[in-house]
Amino acid sequence: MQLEKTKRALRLPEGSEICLRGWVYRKREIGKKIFIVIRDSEGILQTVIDSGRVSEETFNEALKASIEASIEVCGRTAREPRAPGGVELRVSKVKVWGPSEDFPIKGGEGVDYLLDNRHLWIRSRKLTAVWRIRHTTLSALREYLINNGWWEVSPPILTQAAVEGGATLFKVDFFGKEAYLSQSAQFYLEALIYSLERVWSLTTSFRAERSRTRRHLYEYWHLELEEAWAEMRDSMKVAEELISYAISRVLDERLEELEFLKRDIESLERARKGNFPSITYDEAIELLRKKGVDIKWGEDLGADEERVLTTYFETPFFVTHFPKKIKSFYMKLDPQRPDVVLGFDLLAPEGYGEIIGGSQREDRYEVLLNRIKEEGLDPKEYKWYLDLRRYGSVPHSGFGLGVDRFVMWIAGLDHIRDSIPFPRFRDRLYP
Ligand code: NSS
Repeated sequence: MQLEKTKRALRLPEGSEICLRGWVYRKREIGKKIFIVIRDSEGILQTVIDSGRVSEETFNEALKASIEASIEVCGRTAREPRAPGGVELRVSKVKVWGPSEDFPIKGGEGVDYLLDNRHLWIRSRKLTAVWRIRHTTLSALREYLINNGWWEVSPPILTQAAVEGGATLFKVDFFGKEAYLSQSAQFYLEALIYSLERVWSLTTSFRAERSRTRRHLYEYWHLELEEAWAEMRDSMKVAEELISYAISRVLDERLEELEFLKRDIESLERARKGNFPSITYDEAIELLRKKGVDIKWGEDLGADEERVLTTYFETPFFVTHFPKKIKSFYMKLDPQRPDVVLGFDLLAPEGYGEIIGGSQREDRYEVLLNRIKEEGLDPKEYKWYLDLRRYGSVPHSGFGLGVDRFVMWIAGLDHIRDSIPFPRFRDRLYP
């Protein structure tokens, strides 16, 4: 008999003889019948073991199969309107591969209990749907870059200087010297554009965030791009294409999972089309004040302010030209207005907020050196980074996408922890 997956089995002609391997998702005993819903990586399928049609040995084996036991069943498919998907498997053979006594998750448990049991909870149908969406998102992001002439490179994680400020650095002891876990591969990517021009990397980035929010992890997946001969607007164009391409593939390939998660598909359909609007920081401040937010020019936009801004837009949108004092030293000052930088964020709608941060980079040696000093940083630590402005400097731009935040928005999750199998947040290193 053919070994099948649950989802394919639903589409086979009635009466097909197949075997299935999976886990016991639900189990009921009604009279002389046992109904076992089997779960595998594709979905679920109802099976029925009828004591009148199987040997006593087989029936007893089925009785032993408790919730989350791994089992193999063989039988014949039959139409059954009361079964999920309208098909059930009438079983002739059962084998329990791995018993499961008293599975610790029974339903209705709280967040902390489920986090303690994350290694088991990641099998849930909800999280399985997210992993499938995450897979397709990652695959689409990579595909876009490979098909559009971007070179993949491999930057280090152990580093010596901060990219995004000292406050969120994780310290590591590097043979008696202080080292840090990378916050961003940006500086290494900048160095690599002088050989490859358009580069990208997908790495973990680390942030010892002070604030505990729904959208911060200590360890997150960071997709970063850097392009030579590119101005801020060129980089924004790439961001728009990349995001809409990934959304488009998720809509084409993961509609079932999105529907299982009750995601509003219309919102993603709008994002698929691209054409993301763009406002300046100045305009953002005006829009915020119109909604009664008390914010002064020069203050940073936090999660709350971003949430209010998203009420003005139905697609992802850009905010550009931030005051220089709230952004990193490497961002190029606007030649027309040196109190603002050529930086941009991309915010996801529906309250989600920032998923991308990027900018045109300061490419003038003297200006960059002054910016480093102005920020109270040690130019010696940034010598190699400054060198890039001494030997063949070019206008260049890039950005970083928070993959977990992107998945969180696509899947419509209300907390970033469920976008990643083993989240590092709230001082948790377990499991
Ligand atoms: O700090 S960023 O805004 N920008 C950079 O790190 C640049 N050096 C990237 C670059 O230009 N190459 O972070 C980029 C994105 C940000 O928009 C978020 O989506 C995500 O990284 N991010 C995070 N995701 C999850 N958790 C945390 N703590 C986090 N911090 C940033």
